[in-house]
Amino acid sequence: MKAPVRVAVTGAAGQIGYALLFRIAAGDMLGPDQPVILHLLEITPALPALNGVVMELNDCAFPTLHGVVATDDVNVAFKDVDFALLVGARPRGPGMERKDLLEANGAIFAPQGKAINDHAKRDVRVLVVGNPANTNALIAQQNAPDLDPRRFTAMVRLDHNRAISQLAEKTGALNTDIAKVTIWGNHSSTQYPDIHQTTVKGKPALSLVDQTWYENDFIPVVQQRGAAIIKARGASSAASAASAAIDHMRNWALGTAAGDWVSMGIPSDGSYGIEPGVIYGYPVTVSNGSYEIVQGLEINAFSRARMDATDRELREERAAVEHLFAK
Ligand code: NAX
Repeated sequence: MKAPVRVAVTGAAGQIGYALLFRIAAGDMLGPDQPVILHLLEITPALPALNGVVMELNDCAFPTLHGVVATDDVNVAFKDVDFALLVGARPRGPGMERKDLLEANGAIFAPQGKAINDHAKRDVRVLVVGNPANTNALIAQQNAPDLDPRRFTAMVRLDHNRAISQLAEKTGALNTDIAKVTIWGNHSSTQYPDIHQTTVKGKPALSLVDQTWYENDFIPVVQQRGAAIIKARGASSAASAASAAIDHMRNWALGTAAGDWVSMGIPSDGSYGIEPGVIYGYPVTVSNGSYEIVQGLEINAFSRARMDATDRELREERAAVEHLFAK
């Protein structure tokens, strides 16, 4: 067994938290030989519920769970952590404008970014799940001036996994037959699920499905999947979101498969014409714990228009929260 690492999860008593913590504790995220100490953050009124979750975690007697810290103090939650999964966020209430939502989340993610800056390990890996995930990640990043900005990422992996599953179903293939799917941009309905480079059992996906299905079925189904789950379940995606968060962190820590890539929301660096300043979904490979954008992909006019539209939305979100950035 290796030395334990510390993993912070915020919103730990919420529904994603309930689907996520047991899998992290069981070794699904970092492997069966990597013990973890969980740092669980909640708001004060949710601490009794969180205590119940901690009791259940203990009752599993996981070999890889070496400790649990449950707290409502951000400074305790992020102390010496190697990984931070920021799940807790302010949901959109009735009549709430997008601007109010961004503002309410700024009040959560600015102090969390500062606490990560002040207390986490210098090579901490941060994944923001709480919506609006890309812009919340940007707020946290911009409040952590002492850390490498590339340590802050946002989750588009659920969209990536949804795209794989839709395409596998359509082509009668297995999920593992699908490679090189990309989610560009924002985790929102402007995201662009791109299958121009995707292969199914090594064959180009676009030679197996027609363009009308791609444009009129696949893209909107992936973009609107979250809303479809809410309609069907009466609650937003939880287990699938938790599973995607595990996938994101596992690939970031342990690497991606040869001949494939994954989608991660990461700081834009000018690649593919997306200027620096936003957290944008890109195709990435990971080796030795470091992610790199897949370069040199051909971008046609269809893709360009969609990549630019989701970029525009992210820049509008950025403009609405820039006053929350540390000076
Ligand atoms: P829940 O409302 O079940 O849980 C959220 C938890 O966060 C609550 O227990 C709440 O007390 C806690 N919380 C609120 N403010 C906090 C703070 N300042 N510090 C610590 N904890 C705090 O929501 P859940 O279904 O778990 O979803 C969590 C977030 O994930 C939401 O913002 C949701 O929109 C987002 N999602 C993101 C997805 C993605 O792909 N990026 C997909 C799934 C999900 O919709």
